[in-house]
Amino acid sequence: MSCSATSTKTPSDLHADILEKINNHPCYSQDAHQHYARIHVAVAPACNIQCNYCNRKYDCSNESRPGVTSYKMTPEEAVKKVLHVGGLVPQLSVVGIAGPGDGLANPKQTFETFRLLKQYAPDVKLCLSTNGLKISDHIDEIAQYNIEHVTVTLNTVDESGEIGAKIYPWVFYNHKRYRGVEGAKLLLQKQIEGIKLLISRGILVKVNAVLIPGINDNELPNVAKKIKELGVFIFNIMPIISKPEFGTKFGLDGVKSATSKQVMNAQEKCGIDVKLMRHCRQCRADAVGLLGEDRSDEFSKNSFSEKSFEELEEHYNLNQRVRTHANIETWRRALKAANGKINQEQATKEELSSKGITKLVAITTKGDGLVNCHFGNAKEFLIYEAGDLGIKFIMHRKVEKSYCMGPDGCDGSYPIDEIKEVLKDCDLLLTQKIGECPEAELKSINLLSDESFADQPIEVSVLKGVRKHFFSSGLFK
Ligand code: CLF
Ligand code: SF4
Repeated sequence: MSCSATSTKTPSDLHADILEKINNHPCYSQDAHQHYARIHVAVAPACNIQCNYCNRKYDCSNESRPGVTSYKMTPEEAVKKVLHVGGLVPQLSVVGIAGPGDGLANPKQTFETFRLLKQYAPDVKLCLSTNGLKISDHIDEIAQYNIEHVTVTLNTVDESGEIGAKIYPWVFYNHKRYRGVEGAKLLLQKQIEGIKLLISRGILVKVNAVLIPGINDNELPNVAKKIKELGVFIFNIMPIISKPEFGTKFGLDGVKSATSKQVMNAQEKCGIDVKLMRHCRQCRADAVGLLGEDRSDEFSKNSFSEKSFEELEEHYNLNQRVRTHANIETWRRALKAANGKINQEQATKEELSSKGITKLVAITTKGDGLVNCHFGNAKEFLIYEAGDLGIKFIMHRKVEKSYCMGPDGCDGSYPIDEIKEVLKDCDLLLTQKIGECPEAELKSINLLSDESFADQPIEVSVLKGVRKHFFSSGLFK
């Protein structure tokens, strides 16, 4: 592949081999994430560095939100789980190793899992997430198992090691512990060396950075510039999620979670240089399903561990999966035709709006690219910036509780307050259905609700909705 496939290119500029690699990867392609699912297998418990936003009791916070734990598995159990889930969730297209520690700090388990996957589930893409310290030691195995996607967490490129020392108290390499600036410099050197090696082998690299306001917020544009230079495919800015009860150094020191506004500011500063991933869900090390859903609870160890590989291979049903993926592609082509080319990833305000003024639109969806989720059931909202000329996907925002938790989940709390806080800067909500009470609540924060686009394709609905409410007869007439 050509590794000049950097970030600022539009999909039509990308080489066919890269398009093939990202087409059904829900993280590397924003378009794919409404249609294809991933599974993480938690085979890697140990880690070789310490991040101040991480508590080892929980999952690796470089790809997961803190505060959730996963059950650990052997490589055999992990592959059995993939076969079991792949038979029940035919949209499954990617298997990732993303913790609970670092994949490359547990090379035996990680590569044995990938070896078995190549044998039993040859149609899934393999994906690895790492802090980058040990890439160069394992580059041959990464290439050998055809791992096409590697995520490296790179929180700073400051060569003095000063910023890194605030994030990493120590780094363990070749039987020695390096502390402070010395450790941070070593980690950075190995990360850059590793990224270069991956790219030279034709592997698509995603860089994650944890946005830690006050520590590395001003540094992230430098990270963006550096990774553009290196040929990294996509950059994912993940807000730190920090609370004292997580027991992390930053949490105990009173470092707060990054806000949506801080993430949007960082994206604004970095998006000039590099293609951004804006749809990350900070999922857990045993996540299952579409990015927006968490089905990990449905698949306990008991549901697959006693079954034989032969039994599970039959259940996996490779031929049926191939047919399902072909149907998904047919649906995506129809959706693309319905939406047109209105979603412009790097458009400015002026390009989106004839008046130079844009609006924020929140969407509720269950997937498939449609406005197909009731407001009451939504636990996350897709956020678009839109004008009368075009739209741009900005981010998704989660809430702890949906408005309607159903009789079993109802604990007497009133989740609308959190939803209002999360959507306070939005102007329009497009949803499949909303009741009078929540509609009035949202109106009190100047957020209009509209259910007339129910079950319609999202992107074209966002454009039509904004034109209808703000440009044709309203504000900017
Ligand atoms: Fe998993 Fe990560 Fe692969 Fe995706 S997740 S290893 S690249 S398959 Fe995706 Fe989850 Fe964000 Fe990670 S949404 S946390 S970016
Ligand atoms: Fe925790 Fe991941 Fe950092 Fe290791 S690399 S300390 S598991 S966040």
